[in-house]
Amino acid sequence: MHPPRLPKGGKKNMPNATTRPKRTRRHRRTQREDAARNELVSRSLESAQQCLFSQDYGTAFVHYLLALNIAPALRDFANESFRFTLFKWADELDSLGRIQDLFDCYEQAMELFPVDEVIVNSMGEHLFRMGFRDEAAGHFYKALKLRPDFPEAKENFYRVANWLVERWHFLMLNDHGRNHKYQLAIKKAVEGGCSSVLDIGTGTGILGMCAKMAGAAEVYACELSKTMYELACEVLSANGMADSIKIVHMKSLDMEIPKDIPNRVSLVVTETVDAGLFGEGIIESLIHAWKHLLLPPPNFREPLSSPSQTGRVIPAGATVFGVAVQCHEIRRHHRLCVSSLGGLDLSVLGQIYSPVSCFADTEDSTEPYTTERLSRLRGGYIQLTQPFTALDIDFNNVQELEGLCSRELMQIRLCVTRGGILDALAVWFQLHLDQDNHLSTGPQEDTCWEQAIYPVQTPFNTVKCGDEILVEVSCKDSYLRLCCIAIVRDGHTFKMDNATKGPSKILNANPETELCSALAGLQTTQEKPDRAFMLESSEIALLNNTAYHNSFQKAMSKLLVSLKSTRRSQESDPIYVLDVSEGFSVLSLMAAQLDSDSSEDKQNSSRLVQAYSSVEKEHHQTMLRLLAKENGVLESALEFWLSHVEDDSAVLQRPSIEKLWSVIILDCIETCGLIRQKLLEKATLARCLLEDGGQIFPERIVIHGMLVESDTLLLESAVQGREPTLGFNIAPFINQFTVPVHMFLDLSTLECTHLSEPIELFALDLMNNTANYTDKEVKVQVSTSGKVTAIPFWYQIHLDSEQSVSTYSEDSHWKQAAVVLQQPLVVSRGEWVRLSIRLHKSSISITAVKQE
Ligand code: 44T
Repeated sequence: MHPPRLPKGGKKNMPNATTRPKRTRRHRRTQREDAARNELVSRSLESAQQCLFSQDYGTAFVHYLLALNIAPALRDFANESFRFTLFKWADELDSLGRIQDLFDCYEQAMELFPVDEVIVNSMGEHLFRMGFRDEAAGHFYKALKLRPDFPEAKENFYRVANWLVERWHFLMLNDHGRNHKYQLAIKKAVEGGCSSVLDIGTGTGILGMCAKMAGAAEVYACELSKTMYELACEVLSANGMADSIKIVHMKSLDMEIPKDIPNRVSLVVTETVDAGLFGEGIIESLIHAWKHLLLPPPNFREPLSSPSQTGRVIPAGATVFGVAVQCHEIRRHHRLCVSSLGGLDLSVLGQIYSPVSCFADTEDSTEPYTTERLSRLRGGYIQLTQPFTALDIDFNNVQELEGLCSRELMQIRLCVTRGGILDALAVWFQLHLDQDNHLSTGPQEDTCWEQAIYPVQTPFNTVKCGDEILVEVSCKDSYLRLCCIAIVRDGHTFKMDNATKGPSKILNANPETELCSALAGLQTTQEKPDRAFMLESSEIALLNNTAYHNSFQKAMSKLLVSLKSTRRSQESDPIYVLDVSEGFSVLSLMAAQLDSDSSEDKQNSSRLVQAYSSVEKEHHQTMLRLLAKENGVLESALEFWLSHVEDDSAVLQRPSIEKLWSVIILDCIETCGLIRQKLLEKATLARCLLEDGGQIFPERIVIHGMLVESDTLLLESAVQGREPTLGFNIAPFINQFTVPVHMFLDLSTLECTHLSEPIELFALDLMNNTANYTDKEVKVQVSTSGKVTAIPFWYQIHLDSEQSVSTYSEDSHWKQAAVVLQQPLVVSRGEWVRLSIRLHKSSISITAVKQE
């Protein structure tokens, strides 16, 4: 491709070239300067163009910068060539790892072209690739504001909007019960004398506005997220409170008196709590607030001080509850449930654990809990104990807050009321806003809240009715931690080994036998290898997806048989298999193993498969090597592709000069339920690198979907209804962050009514690009009358003409996604709906109209 040319005769377009200046001495000098300047500009532009042709993008970029800085009027006309140069140079800097230089170039470019949406969007893409997600999201948002119909920026923005404004903001603003209770509690406090208020973590500004409406004389607010801070500023202005509420963009812990607020306040309101209560740092924030920002609590030294001279907090406190549960869905994401997979023996790996661990002394990458809505877990859950109180905390007592983290660990004994597999402890809480108003995040409540899940990752975890579970409750590094440390049966205490602490003494096939023999003091079981590997929970679920791997095994062996039959001579090339899956994958190893299985003599040259895996992480490579060794795959039969490739971005290359791939495995669908970005580009490249008779796995994917009515999806995507929120105008501002596609859904438990049968929406042929289209219309008949609010979709992944797997199957490690319609469509049974489906790059958009 040639770089775009500058229009000819650029000099003619120089500024002021046609205006005639007065002939004064001063102007003569100016004229001379102008001429020199024009000369410099035109030379720079010419040099830039020459450099472009010789592909010296760095120098071209410098020439453009010089010319366009001197002659701003030329910016419009040189815009396209400048962009081209910038993007080429940035790619080069990127591959050289010169990241600072790359961002400096963009900075300079954006100074020259502050409203160029293409440059802003592209800067966002670089930021995103470097892992600066928030900053990237900010750039996509800005690009979209500059040009609302810019498809690239739209696709990028939709993928990252969640990082800018998390989806729970919509849920919380739609939760009238919660809003109302906070409003009542604040009103009561303000009317009771709290006249100065600080809203910590104001979000959209709602609690601060409640305080102002209730009559508070002074209201302050702080918010640490830049996007939320800017949003709150817009909301305050729209509600006429920009001058009466002072909002600062900072973490409350950094606030000082009198720099940020003039005096101590009498009320702090906050909802900086997550599903595990303390995860947003409320303990430190309140300790700091009591020390530096709040008036002293009542009864503090002066028992009769007036309410306006004392401080308090809403919420006043919280009670944390927990319950032990059996839950298959949690289990398959946090522990390996299979011992072999697609012909590979996995038991050699030792312990596999997820990063969600309750042990404080494990690596940094671990987090103490994950979150789930228990009521929406596929397959449900079983309570193995009665719910118990794990903690009671008074937010108005600074000594108690301080004591929490230094407090001795608390131990709780839970009585097992129903035998089963102890998969997790689930935790929720009641927030006591004041004496009369409480919010609960419990699994039985009609609430938008998720519960905190502490998976039990010890090797055995079977409990019997009458057993006791010993739970340790602690609060370290601002997280509440719950940990099952032992099981007591018949008076004997059996300690549960920390899975992440290395070797564990076990296992019998039957964990219960194990427990019994251990309890009887007969720890005679074999020692397992001293190994433990951490995998992401989605990777653990992938390894537990037997159906997927079995299909792969079948498709692959069929292909290997056919390829081998065409390679009769001993000298012929190996069968090159490349797996470019992102994250962990054992698929290439499966291919190598299939081959070694079928070769009678393993040392013999009858081994034909040369497998390459593109896994990058060291522990992933270690795991694959170990699996290879223990499964009888020759060391040389599996190699790591990225160590062969100079530039990471060029993963798809020939195996070597003159050679082509026989199999390329593409990982098409992300766990979140969306098509992987650049999938079609990768498939095109893969086809060019494939030998005759070679195969891309999968060969085709078919997108299926159906019409549903789901209020839940609406509540998660935008503030609903025309009514103002608690009387405030908030919805239009936060709804700018609405995205039409929802990810990470579990469609099987989504509260919704199916209004049609599932239908095929779209197909992507990875083996034959000419078969692909970007737009399609399908008609679907309504089977149940209702209001179509969304179209959930999932994929049938066709490995070959016989083998396929669905991303909506029971043991799928993928979640589903859904397009939420801009306007609900009221339909009656028997009617037809016409869906227009569009695939732009990798993102799907769908519109629905009734077929007349
Ligand atoms: N998640 C709820 C958390 N902040 C809710 O930047 C419930 C999650 C949830 N600002 C599903 C359902 C639900 N100083 O904007 C955020 C945050 C800010 C602070 C200043 C500080 N010390 C902090 C700490 C946090 O406060 C806002 C709210 S925090 C989280 C609230 C519907 N999944």
